[in-house]
Amino acid sequence: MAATGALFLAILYAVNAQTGTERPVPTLSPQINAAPSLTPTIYDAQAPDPQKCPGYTASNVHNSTDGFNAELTIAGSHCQAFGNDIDDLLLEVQYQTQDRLNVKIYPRYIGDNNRTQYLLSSDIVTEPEGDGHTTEQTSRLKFEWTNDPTFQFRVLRAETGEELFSTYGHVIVYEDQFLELATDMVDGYNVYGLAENIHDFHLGNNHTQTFYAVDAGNTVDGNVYGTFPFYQETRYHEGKETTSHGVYARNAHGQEWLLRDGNITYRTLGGSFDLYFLSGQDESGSSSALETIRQFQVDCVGTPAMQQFWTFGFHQTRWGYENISVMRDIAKGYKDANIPLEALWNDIDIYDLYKDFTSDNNTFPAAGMQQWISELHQANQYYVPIIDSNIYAPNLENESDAYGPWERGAELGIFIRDPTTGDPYYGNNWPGFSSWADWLLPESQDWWTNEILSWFKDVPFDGIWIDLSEASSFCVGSCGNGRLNENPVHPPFLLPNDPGNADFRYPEGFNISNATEAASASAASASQASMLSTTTLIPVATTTTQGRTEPTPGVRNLNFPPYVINHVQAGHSLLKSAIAPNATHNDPSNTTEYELHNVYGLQISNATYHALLSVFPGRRPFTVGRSTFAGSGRTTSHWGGDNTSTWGSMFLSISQALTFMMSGIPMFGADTCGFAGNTDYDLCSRWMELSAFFPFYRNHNVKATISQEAYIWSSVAEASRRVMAVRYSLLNYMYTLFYHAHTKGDAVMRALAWEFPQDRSLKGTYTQFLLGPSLLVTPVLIPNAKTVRGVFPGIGEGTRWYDWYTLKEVQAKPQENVTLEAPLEHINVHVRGGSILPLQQPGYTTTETRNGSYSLLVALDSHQTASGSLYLDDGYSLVPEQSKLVQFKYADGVLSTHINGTYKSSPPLANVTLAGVPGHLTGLSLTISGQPCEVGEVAVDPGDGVLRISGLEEFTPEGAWEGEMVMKLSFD
Ligand code: MIG
Repeated sequence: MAATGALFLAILYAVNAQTGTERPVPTLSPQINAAPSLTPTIYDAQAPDPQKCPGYTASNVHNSTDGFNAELTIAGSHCQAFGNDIDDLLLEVQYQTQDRLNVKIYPRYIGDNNRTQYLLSSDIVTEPEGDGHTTEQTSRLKFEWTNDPTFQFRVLRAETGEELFSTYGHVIVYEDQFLELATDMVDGYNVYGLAENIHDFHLGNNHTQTFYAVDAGNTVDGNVYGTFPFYQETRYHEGKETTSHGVYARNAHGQEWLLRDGNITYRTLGGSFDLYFLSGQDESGSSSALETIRQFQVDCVGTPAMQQFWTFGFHQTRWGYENISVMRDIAKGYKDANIPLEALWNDIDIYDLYKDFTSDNNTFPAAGMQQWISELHQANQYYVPIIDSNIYAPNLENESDAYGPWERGAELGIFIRDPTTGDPYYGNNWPGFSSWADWLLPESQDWWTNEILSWFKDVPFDGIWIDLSEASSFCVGSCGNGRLNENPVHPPFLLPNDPGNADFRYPEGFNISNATEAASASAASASQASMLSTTTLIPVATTTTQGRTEPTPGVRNLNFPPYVINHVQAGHSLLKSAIAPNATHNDPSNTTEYELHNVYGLQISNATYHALLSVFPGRRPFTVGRSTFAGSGRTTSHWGGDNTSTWGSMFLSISQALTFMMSGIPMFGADTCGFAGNTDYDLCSRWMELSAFFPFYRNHNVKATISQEAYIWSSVAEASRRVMAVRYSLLNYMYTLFYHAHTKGDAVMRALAWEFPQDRSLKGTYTQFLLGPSLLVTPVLIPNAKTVRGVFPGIGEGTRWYDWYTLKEVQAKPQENVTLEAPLEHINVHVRGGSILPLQQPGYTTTETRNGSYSLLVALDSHQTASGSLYLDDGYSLVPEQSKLVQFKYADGVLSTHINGTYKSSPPLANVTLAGVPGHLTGLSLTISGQPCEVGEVAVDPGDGVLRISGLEEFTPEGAWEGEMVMKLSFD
């Protein structure tokens, strides 16, 4: 092994000499990230069956006004399935609100000496509480239990008796490292959520959702970066209203949800059962998916942060922008092509050897950055850089390696510790051996705020992109122990474009549209593969196989828990590519990563949010994070992580987006045109079109693949110009949707099934989606297409749809898959009858757009009515001094506005367009603030159902929404 290693290094040093990269590639052997290979328990035929455990018996029931509690005592001898059984538990059942029931089960004795279970702190993740007045009698949910043969419970709707959850027939298992409960499910159940996953939107009944934050590209069906233990279930009933409810399990441990035919089993590696059952019922008593999602956000985890207006503009970034002059070229490339660009981002290229808060003086010197960013700002554009979660631990033997952020952190004692030495934990990441802040300590926040504040003086950013917050470490354990003198070490693998690591992948269909290039890429790829196999340039880390660990009385095995989750890392060990489970925090209980791993991303995003409040007092922080947890949406937004430049990846981004809407993080977007691999004009055009209807709209690309800025190909440029004109004209609609999300948990992007709950055929649909209630998006999701097929939900039951571009009404049959023209530069968007959309003349930036004149699009429903709303404020204040909510209504031929609030937006109202009018216009009158206006010849009425009224600017010189408007129309 040693000999091979030396040979291997020699080759790499030689390669390095040719390319002149800063450090030998790689200096660390891949062995540093090798861990034993384990068998995931779900695939381990020899694993014990926890359902053979004895279960518990309830006794000592104490009723209170809002529920009851009881003792649970183990009903037989220990089974030690995947941990040490806990004999004595407490059960607490609380009717928290009329629509939310909480069931907690946790150890009866939790003392300092026998603290085996970590109960998730409400300082980290909100713990929903009762409203103080709901009782069993006023609750819409009902809890039933039995001791026959052991403790089991179920949750029903009080009024109808519909059973929502039931452990009847299953035992409850409670061990120090393993908890299990199972619920029966209806046949062919429809369950959604359990984000983060890259999976069909309808989760199906043959899926295991593992949660353990992981730094791995978008693994289909595996664990991803985020953890949202919440699902929403929909049930269709013959001849009756569709029902919906939700279940949230507040627990942050590594866990698994086994979705199987007829039941779901929930397993977690520790902590407690803390279950919240959501009725999904609104005031009227009917339940729906949208109401369930509201209840999850408003009542359980908190509603999403309101975003600054500019963040809805288009963002461009990439890994591999080499210097400031490249950044200027990108901005110019967009400008010259007249494609709106709102913000430019930088990846880790800006830093000196990837160390947070440093400057690479050759490529991104601080003075140059200040100059360039101020140019951006002058053009009303913004700048967002990356910050990695790891903090480089300097080589203390080398004075020139001094690194303030780590030294100041070490001085304060704020790093997560290696339990074997008590020293900071030294993992590995891009800069070399590194440490990670322990967010349980209040000092960590101060330190982080100070580092960000002082860096801001050099780099006046407008928001922060947080990466690698799983938290990712490229080695097993505290691998830098005693080795800091080797720093800065290169990570144990090749970087993109290191010799032998060129990326020759292209999207599906590229071989048809670009046959010659595809052939040469495949030849180059084959020759690289054969070169690698002879030189062992990337040796595979060898791992030994390790059998299942047995529970040991009195001891928890943090690094190798007896239950092995189906972690996507090769070998499935929790030790791989993340801070190890036994890494220890500095709180009095010495909480470990075993317990907190899944909330690292939430904590660093929160800390960054608070730091940004110090940088920009009173301004809404803009931070985009990779690892998220239930509740993250209150402070952060999220990008979908490392996807690939493939059609499959683009398709699955819609499902990922919908689950993030459910999870309370509507500011979501995917790496448009694809991150890993090369894209092509076909995919990139379609993806620029699709992402324009996602709240967070950003093109991002890995280093060392072909460029993919929107101006590179003429077709992508044209597609982008067209779709951005649509998006920017709708910015107020998007912003208003965010206002409703922030204030009442309304979903921003919506599944067709949520808006049309009675149509069972839509239960799995995500090839199409809605933006808010009013816009239906039908993207092209396959290569080399000229048409696309889509349905028009609600048609046949009175819903009308209008083509966005022509305003012609769609003629289709119920559930008909209509073939629509979809030229490469065109995305199909349809407006739902009954909507009034406030539009603004799109400009090059959001600032310019905010100065453009307004128009109203009134799309009439089958009753000739429509409504809508517009929320306005300054676009950046956390607590705006002034705001305005305008309600639009059209009924009986009268379009009227109702205005609340004082915020003044000065552009006038220029146009009113109606779609679906019943005949020719015969009369038109307008009053503003009760004053009649001389409208004259303003209407164009070809009699095709579309009425265009323009030239109205002069009537609202002070601003479109300064006075209430009444427009009366009559038709023959
Ligand atoms: O280990 O900063 O998901 O967006 O370009 C890779 C480099 C680290 C992962 C992020 C990706 C980013 C990349 N990062």
